[in-house]
Amino acid sequence: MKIVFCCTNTKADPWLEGFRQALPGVDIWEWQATPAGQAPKLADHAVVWSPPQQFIDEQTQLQNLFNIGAGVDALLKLNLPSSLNIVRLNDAGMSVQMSEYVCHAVIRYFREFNHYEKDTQEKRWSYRKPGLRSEFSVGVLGAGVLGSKVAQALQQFEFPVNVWSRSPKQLAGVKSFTGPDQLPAFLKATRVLVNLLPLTPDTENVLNRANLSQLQAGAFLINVARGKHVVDQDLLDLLDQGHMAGATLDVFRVEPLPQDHAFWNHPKIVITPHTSARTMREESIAQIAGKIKAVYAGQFIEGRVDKIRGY
Ligand code: NDP
Ligand code: OXD
Repeated sequence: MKIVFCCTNTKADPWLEGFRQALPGVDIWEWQATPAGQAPKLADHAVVWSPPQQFIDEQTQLQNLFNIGAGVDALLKLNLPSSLNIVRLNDAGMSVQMSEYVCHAVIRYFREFNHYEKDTQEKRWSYRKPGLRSEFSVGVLGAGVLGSKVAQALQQFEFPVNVWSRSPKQLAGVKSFTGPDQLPAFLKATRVLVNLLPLTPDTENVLNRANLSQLQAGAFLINVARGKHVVDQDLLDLLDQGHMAGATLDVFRVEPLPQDHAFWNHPKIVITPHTSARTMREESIAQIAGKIKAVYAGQFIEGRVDKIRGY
């Protein structure tokens, strides 16, 4: 079995070593562009994150691309042969991190730590009357592997929690909304909007003025999915006009976020550097190695991407 590793911004050696241990006898190497005139060494499967088109064009015998992340938007921008399967990570240690991040951000707003941080800087002892939890409903866009876990974690803190997805969900204590027809009712019921949608042609720019304006007054946005879900200027306008009270942003149209971007200095915005749920190497290797073994055993594997649907 031959596996090629091509992951931008990732040190290859510990991954290669991990796969050699998990799949004894495997021939695995890090991809380097083949010099003109030479024949590339061809693999059966690839482990990838944001590979260049040249990689796909050279690796003509691949059966599966195993993505070391949940989002496959970068892969679907490439020109891929129709026979090539894409397999995303299913959780692999990300849902607990995502739950921590989102619960922290929601609780920070609910308990008004954002104000106490400012009071601390200004040496002000200023008690704030607690708000009502029943009026602090959280809406999670996307109720897949990560969104459903995040919704359940929030529900443990007894916030009213709603989710929006394409198909209906049954999550204890969580109300499910589906499809474009139910989006307005979902937004109207939301004080804190959490975005965990995949980036697809249907979801790009979904966090625009028309949709964000339908949130409850004083709404907050927590975007942990992709920067291209947000129309940046619409968010800035709604924050400046006071309809929205704050945003916690982990992902951006351009990453790293350019130094001159207006988000950096905005008093109502908190920025983190695409870190809400990091890929965990050991969990990911174990999951991908397990899926490769299942492929050879002719078994079903979770996480096969529907290239038409885009996730
Ligand atoms: P899943 O594919 O498991 O879930 C996607 C969810 O979105 C599903 O519930 C799906 O509905 C819903 N959805 C998709 N398209 C639409 C649509 N047009 N209308 C309504 N609902 C829709 O993905 P994950 O939960 O694993 O990950 C979500 C995203 O989180 C990733 O794509 C990635 O972009 C981002 N991410 C960010 C990270 C970070 O560090 N910032 C880390 C990991 C992921 P249905 O269930 O009905 O199919
Ligand atoms: C992912 C990510 O999609 O880290 O997994 O953004």
